Amino acid sequence: MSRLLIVSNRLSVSVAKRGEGVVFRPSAGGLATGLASLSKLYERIWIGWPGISSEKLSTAARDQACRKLAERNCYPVFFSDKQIDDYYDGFCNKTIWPLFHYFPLRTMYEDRHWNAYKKANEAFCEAVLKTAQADDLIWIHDYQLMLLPQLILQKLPTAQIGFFLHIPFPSFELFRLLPWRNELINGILGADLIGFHTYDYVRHFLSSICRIAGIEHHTLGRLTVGNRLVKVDAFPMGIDYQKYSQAVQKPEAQKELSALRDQVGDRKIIISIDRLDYSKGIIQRLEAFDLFLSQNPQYKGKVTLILLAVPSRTNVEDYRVLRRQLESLVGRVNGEHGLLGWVPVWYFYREVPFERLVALYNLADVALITPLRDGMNLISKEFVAAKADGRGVLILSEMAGAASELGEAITVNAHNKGEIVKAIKEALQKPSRVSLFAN
Ligand code: ADQ
Repeated sequence: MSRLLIVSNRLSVSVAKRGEGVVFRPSAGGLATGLASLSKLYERIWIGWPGISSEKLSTAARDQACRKLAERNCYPVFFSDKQIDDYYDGFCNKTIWPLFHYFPLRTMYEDRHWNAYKKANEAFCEAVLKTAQADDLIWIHDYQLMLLPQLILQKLPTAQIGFFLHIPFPSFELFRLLPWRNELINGILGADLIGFHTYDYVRHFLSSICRIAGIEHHTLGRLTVGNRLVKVDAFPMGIDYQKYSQAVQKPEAQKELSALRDQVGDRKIIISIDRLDYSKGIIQRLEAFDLFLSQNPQYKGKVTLILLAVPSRTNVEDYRVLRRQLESLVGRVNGEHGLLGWVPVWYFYREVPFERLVALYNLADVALITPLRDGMNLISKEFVAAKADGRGVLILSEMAGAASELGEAITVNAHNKGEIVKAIKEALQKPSRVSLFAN
């Protein structure tokens, strides 16, 4: 069986400290979910950060973690607190993430963050060199590792390297703001196959290559880079459809669903589920729900918004501020519109187990998914797949990559509150047993 070496910032499992030892749990987020649905055609080896600083583990705990991870074909790259601060919380999440999601005013340009990013990519390269065998396919993931394809190519010129970006690739007008744009483009071009979720991102990338590196693509995203042929294309990421579509039949999910049904009675349910991230438009969405209740008081007592936010990047100040803003807004909306026996917004700040997630998807009449920008958005796909009875309406932001695939959803501009209000009303007025999509 061929080996597939997956290299991503996070391993598929995260390590946490318990007493003197360590425990493992699945990593949260879209990349982990997406890759979990990969076909089993390849033996998978995973290289990534295990989610804990090397300083938090004693030598014995670290050895134990490495041993147990190796049993799962996972090989960790450890970083100190300072490296995580500058590389992950710094360059990745204060520079690339905001810029690539069209938030230039949140973007920081710090040399020390960039230097840490380069060092971290070199550390990943060393780990790959230790693990890789001839004929391995090396598949590098996401914005944390954009220098890695070129680093590996220099050491292993015959390696077969793929690179996939899980977030949007922005228009050149945004990308050109980066002082390190040449190095990043050159880094990605070390791969033989470069993938994005949508054709728009492919277009933006090709335009940046042309303007920065002067390389024009031949037909169909084929480029000649030095003496190599590089292919760039769109590969929209999917989910494990069977896993979601069959999940609600399982007894644990049924139990969750009937407990939830008992609590909501005959109220209509709207769900909003995301990592807590400013790119997901959660504040704007809640403001739209607030406006909906003000303009449609007949729905008071009849509809509940279940707002589930999974903690994310809690070391970054912008994310802590967002949490405070969101919790204060939830309080205001509930205080202003709530009635005895009816709370308009049920807010949860936590990760939930798979069975509850599936029960929530099944319970909901409407999924309100309105990111300001999103590479793809797997939650919209999970909602569609998990609906055992084909009942429900998806309201989806046109700024999510998924909008170019889920054409039957009600699409909205996530900044246009009036349009979201209209979409909520339309979705709630649909007869309760219709096909999944709007039409
Ligand atoms: P994310 O930004 O993490 O992914 P998304 O694609 O929606 O966004 O995936 C989130 C995942 O986390 C889903 O699988 C969902 O089930 C899970 N999840 C969310 N809230 C949860 C909760 N409270 N409890 C448990 N699980 C929860 C990044 C990009 C996306 C891109 C993916 C994959 O930002 O645009 O779709 O990678 O490429």
